Amino acid sequence: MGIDELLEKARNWDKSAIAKLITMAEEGVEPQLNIHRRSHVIGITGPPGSGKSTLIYAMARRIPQDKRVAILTIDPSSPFTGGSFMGNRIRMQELTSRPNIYIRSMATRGMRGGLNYATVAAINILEYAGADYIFIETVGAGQSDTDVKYVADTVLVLVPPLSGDEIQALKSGLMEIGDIYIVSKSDNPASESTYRDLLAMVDMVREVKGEAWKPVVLKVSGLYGHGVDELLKIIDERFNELVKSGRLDDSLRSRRALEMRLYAYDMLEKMLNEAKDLELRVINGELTPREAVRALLGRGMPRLDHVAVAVKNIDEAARKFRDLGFRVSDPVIVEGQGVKVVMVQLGNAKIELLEPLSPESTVAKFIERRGEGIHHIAVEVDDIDKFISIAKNVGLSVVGGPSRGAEGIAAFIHPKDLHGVLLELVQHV
Ligand SMILES: Nc1nc2c(ncn2[C@@H]2O[C@H](COP(=O)(O)OP(=O)(O)OP(=O)(O)O)[C@@H](O)[C@H]2O)c(=O)[nH]1
Ligand SMILES: [Mg+2]
Repeated sequence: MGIDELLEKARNWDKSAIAKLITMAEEGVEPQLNIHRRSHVIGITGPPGSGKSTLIYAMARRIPQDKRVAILTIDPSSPFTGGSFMGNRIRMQELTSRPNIYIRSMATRGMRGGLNYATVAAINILEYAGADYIFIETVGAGQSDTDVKYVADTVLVLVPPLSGDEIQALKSGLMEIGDIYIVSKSDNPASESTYRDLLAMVDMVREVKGEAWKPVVLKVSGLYGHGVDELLKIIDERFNELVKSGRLDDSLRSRRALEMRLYAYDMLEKMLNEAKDLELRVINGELTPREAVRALLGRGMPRLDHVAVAVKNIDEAARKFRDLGFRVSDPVIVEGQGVKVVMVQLGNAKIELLEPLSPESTVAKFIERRGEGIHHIAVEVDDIDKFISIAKNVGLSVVGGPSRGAEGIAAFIHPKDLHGVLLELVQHV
């Protein structure tokens, strides 16, 4: 089935098409989606075991069945994935059998341990598919909490019944990201004092924040259903307010920016894993760690582009390199420089063979003076203007450029200033 067909089916809330698209996103395929905001993206965070899954289940069950509901769980060990907790598992099966509810667990991946770019892609796909609600259950610790606020329109922070001291310890991080604070397991008698403590803390935060939406504190029991209807009402009010104030696109913007970052982290990790040779050079002290990173990213350090060799007979020279097993290009005439050129390909650089077209060309004069041999060395730089200005500052003469050629922008540093080496600077464009 083609991707267009899958997208069309997903639009009709075909759960298996949605699942396939998300799997493709996890495998790196990027669906081109035109997203118009319509889903209320709700992040649910809170300490491990605070009742996140149970509460999401309770909400999803109460949402009218003509609404499309998606649940993404970030922790692969979550009960939603069929893991530890039997009660949740049975309830999950009841949920997945409902046509309006789609559940998917997404792995945290990589060194960062937060959301993954595929999770953001999944949110895009679900919104495209017309989800009314997208619930995202985070791990409740570390990076995924901070990430979730960039994709969610509304963040629910769950706090289980705790002692005053424990609440104080929660303060950092979690207390700044919530739009709705929930004392979970409200059937537990200890929830009353937790509620009062939380209310006092959120009141303090409210004054600092000064936003249109005032964070709400609620007592809810996901297991027994107390307060769930009220919570859903507040969630919908919040959404209506976001629509009314035109702020729904804010989180689409931050969602895009987060996806870019997450994809970059993923790529970077892959590049690092593949760069064992660079790592070895760092370990052996040949490169500093920072130099290695700049080299990995292709930045900062000039790279050898080519070594040019002046020859009298280019066909003969080309044949020798070919005989040695090198890949050799066909000869090209460059009138402007009065030379015939052949490129010998190396892994990440080239040897450039130059034969003068006439006795007047500079390469002919070079051979006359010094015989055949290395004519110049070319290095590729990121910013040729910067390089030229540095060269001039230290008193080196820059000749023949910067001028635009087939290879990019080039300039030369005169050999009289550089121990007999004609150094070409190239900036590829
Ligand atoms: N008494 C009581 N127990 C609850 C309530 N909600 C959840 N629990 C129990 O708390 C435990 C953890 O619930 P979960 O919903 O799995 O909590 P979670 O936050 O999703 O947990 P992790 O995903 O593992 O971090 C389970 O044993 C639930 O039955 C509640 O409202 N009251
Ligand atoms: Mg859970």
